[in-house]
Amino acid sequence: MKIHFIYSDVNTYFYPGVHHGLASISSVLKSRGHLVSVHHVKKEPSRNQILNIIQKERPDLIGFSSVTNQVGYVELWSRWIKKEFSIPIICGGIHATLRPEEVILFDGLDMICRGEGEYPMLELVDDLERTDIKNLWFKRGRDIIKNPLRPLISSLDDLPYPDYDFFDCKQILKDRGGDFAILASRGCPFSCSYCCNRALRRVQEGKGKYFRIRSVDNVLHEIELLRSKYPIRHLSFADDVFGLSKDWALEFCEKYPRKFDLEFECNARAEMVDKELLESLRSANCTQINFGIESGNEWLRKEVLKRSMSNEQIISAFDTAHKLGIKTLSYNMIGLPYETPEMIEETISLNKRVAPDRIAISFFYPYPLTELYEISKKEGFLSERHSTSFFSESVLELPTTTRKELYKLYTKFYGYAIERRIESFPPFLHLPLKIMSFALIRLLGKRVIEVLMKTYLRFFRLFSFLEGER
Ligand code: B12
Ligand code: SF4
Repeated sequence: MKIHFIYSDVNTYFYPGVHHGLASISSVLKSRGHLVSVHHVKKEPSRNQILNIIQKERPDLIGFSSVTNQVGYVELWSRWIKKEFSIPIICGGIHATLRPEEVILFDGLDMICRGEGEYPMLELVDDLERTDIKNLWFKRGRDIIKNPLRPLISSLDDLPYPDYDFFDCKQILKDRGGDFAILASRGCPFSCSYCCNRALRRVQEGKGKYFRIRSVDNVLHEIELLRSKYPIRHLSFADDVFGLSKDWALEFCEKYPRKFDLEFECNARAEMVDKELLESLRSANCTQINFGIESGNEWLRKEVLKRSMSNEQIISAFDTAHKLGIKTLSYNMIGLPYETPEMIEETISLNKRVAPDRIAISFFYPYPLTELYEISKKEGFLSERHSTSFFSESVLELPTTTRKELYKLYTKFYGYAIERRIESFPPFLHLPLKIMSFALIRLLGKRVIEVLMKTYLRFFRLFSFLEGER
């Protein structure tokens, strides 16, 4: 059977990358002899462009993946396709898992998948007439058949390696300066109030262990295979938290450098990294660690965001990493419920104190079924606005910070982020670039975000070139 996936990745303002979930499903389907292809849609397409894809591919089954920010495209494109072709269409992914009642009603869809899609898809393509497949909901006329969830895949080592070949990896590697992202695990046991992990864990409660990690040897073997296929110059672990199991991380750090001289980066929680772990990561060639600061105000971080680490722990993690020669990136959110302009200033100050090499700033986005979504709804903070990316704008109306103040502080914060980035360039460029960026920010104001977002790929390539990295 021929299955065609459509991956909507429009205006997300990320360096385009692979979709790990689709790559894993593809691999399972291919291992049983099915034909799988993908269309990675990065620019808003016209109706004809979408229809031409289907006309060209003529698949037996079409699959969409959904994140909340992109689900509008799934609704629109599946409707366009359904009007012209009588091909069954299924949608899976986070939004379909968390909001099944909404997604199943999209006109263009016949089915949705909740939770992990590898084995439900396999059962479906073996028999498209079946309606009793666990994890899948089927639309049959006015009726909706809601099948229960199956257990989570207990051993990720049992899955074949994700099939990244069905993405344009050459282009992706070029866009990302030779960086390739992989996953060693699924899930996260923490309960930060803005993140979907708690919601996903609750939906799948009683279905097995939510956090699962592949064996170190399994991960190393995958890296070996990937390197033999693609010109990878840098690895990123996209796992929510690398080193959730310290023993696993130490084993990885011991074995990885014996096989590879490839630099890598990963995400970690500031209160979980100690000197021993950081030293091991450094000696394994980890050159960057990404920590979530999110807010510089401890009350907001602990009580509202439900992140237990203190400012002191954050400072210590960044300082230790820097002392060991590991670069850092901080993740930050602004536009949070109950946040005041002074609290945003505290976030900027904490960033200035820890001086990350790179700074990511996003606007808080209320994702369905998260604790902070419920609070935002109850408090009347939700607006009618929608955004395709949490980098582009705030969809909240806050009594504590006006939109004008929010964007003014965002621009200030962004100015500092650019300054930090410039500091990694050769010294003779610092002053002219700083003057240029200052003038640009002054001139464009809030529009600087839009301009930078739209041209970020070109900037990224230029920045990587200037840094002499990757
Ligand atoms: C790695 C990652 C990324 C990577 C790779 C993206 C990707 N889509 O693979 C990058 C950095 C590019 C990224 C970007 C974004 N991300 Co992201 N990302 C993650 C992360 C950390 C892991 C995702 C993952 O690979 N999981 C493992 C795979 C195996 O699972 P999966 O993708 O969910 O797929 C399984 C099932 O969902 C299902 N499935 C998925 N699709 C389909 C399709 C069909 C047809 C079927 C049958 C089944 C199916 O089967 C898959 C295999 O079991 C999650 C956090 C998390 N815990 O999920 C956030 C997460 C998914 N991201 C999130 C967001 C918001 C984004 C962005 C919108 C950010 C932005 N710019 O605003 C973009 C959107 C990109 C896009 N177009 O999808 C949110 C989504 C929230 C929501 N409610 O939608 C999450 C949950 C983080 C959070 N805030 O809680 N992300
Ligand atoms: S630690 Fe990160 S991935 Fe885990 S729940 Fe918190 S925000 Fe989500």
